[in-house]
Amino acid sequence: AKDPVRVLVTGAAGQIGYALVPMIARGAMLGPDQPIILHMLDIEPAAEALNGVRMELVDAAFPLLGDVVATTDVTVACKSVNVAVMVGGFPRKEGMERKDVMSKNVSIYKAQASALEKQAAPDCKVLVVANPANTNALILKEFAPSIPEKNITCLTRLDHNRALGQLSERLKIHVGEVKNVIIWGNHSSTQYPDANHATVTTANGEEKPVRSVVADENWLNTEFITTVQQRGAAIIKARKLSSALSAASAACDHIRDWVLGTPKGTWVSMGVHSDGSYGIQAGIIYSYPVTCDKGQWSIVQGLKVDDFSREKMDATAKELVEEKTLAYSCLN
Ligand code: NAX
Repeated sequence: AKDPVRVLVTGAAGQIGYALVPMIARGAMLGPDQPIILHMLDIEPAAEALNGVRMELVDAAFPLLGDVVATTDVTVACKSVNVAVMVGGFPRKEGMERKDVMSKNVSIYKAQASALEKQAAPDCKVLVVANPANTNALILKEFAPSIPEKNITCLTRLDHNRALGQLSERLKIHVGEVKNVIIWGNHSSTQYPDANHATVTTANGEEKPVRSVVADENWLNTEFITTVQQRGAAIIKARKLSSALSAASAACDHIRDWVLGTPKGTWVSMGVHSDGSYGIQAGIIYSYPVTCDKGQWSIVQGLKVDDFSREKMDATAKELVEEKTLAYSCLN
């Protein structure tokens, strides 16, 4: 049998945590033959609820689940972890200034970066889910300099999957027949969902550009974009709670594709350290189309960018640069 992989979930007593830990324990993240040891971290006020989740994991009798560590001690939580999914954070509450929320999350991510740097396995892969996801990942990277920057990413796969879902509904085809949408930039309402390179697979196995099969091409430049950008708000309106099962599922997709590889001819969106590709400022965490092989992601190069896309890719980069400045101002 394979050696178990230690997976950390922070904020594990929260909504996404509750949907995510059973998916991990069932093999949705690392495969159906990969034993897991789950590390769950939350804060003191949630300690009892966290223990309840631990009890349910025991009660579920998952064959792949070797052990569960449930703790409010960040040092214990990070010990020897191979994968870290950072879901815990400080949510924006009504009436709070952007700077106040940023400041809370900067201090959380600074502290957790140090714990990961000291405790995690050397090649630990990190996925930040908690908002502001890109900037929390940036802070984590800054304060965990010994973790390779390629190992620190943020979640935009939910937005990517939402874009696939919208195309599938519009074209009345199964979601598995659509691929290669792109989410550029920030996991916020300035993100740019781009279907210019997306394709559909027809019944005879042929691949056609989405642009050539949608009845109303203008929809791709208007409603498609705003629906994906505002989907999170639409879920809150309907559920009175923010997205949880779809976020958990996307987190599994993100790690699975990163570790096990993307299918041939398919790319996915991940928030990654920018190297300046596509004229985006280097050093920010920006969502790009990536392919993954042998546990490494690479940005898909050479895609044609028209003026419409250029403007939207730059606008979301500008927001990330502003967030970076705000985050740094919170450090002093
Ligand atoms: P919840 O409020 O239900 O859960 C958050 C949990 O984190 C709570 O149990 C809380 O006690 C814990 N927590 C707070 N500070 C912590 C710390 N310092 N260390 C460890 N745990 C801590 O929120 P939930 O709905 O689960 O969402 C979690 C985060 O995901 C939020 O920041 C949310 O904005 C973000 N999202 C990001 C998405 C993405 O695509 N990147 C989509 C879904 C989601 O909105």
